[in-house]
Amino acid sequence: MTTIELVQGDITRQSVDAIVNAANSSLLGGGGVDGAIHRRGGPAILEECRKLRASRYGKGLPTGHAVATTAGDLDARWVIHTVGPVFSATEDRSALLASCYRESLRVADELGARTVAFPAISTGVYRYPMEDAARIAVDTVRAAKTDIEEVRFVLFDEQAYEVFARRLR
Ligand code: AR6
Repeated sequence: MTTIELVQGDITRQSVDAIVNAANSSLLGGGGVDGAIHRRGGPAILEECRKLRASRYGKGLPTGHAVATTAGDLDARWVIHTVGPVFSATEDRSALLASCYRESLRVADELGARTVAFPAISTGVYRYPMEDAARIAVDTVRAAKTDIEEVRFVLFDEQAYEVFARRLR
């Protein structure tokens, strides 16, 4: 049984086995959660990301996939980088967003993580509507076959927290 927790706050302040990063395909950093994770986690994370680009992901990490690195100075063992879809009003990309959650949990299981923190992937720069994103996030985690004991959704602001809370109820 996986317990789902909701927290309003900064994901870089969480103490968990794995922190999920809403990255982009380059794996080389950006704004939003990605910027915050690299800033607080320090250069060891980017160093490993560069190695992944040079080895397994020469063309970048595809949307909906996930890969782990060290968590550097964060209070976690790993950062799991996943690439959410950019929202489209004309194309349904929900399967790609669901894949981010499923793949991140699969990677977390492989690592032996027991607790995982997720941000609301794709809901910032990638403009996914919070209602849709919350439904996909909660439903995908609930349906996942995983040994993870606790999944913590960390929502940056009160409005996002409320949307996730409604979906969980
Ligand atoms: N802790 C928790 N949530 C946060 C934090 C934080 N420290 N900072 C922002 N959020 P975004 P995306 C929320 O834009 O939409 C980057 O440049 C934020 O309010 O970080 O998947 C990447 O490099 C929003 O609800 O990720 C990519 O290029 C959510 O996290 C691109 O942005 C996601 O916002 C990815 O866009």
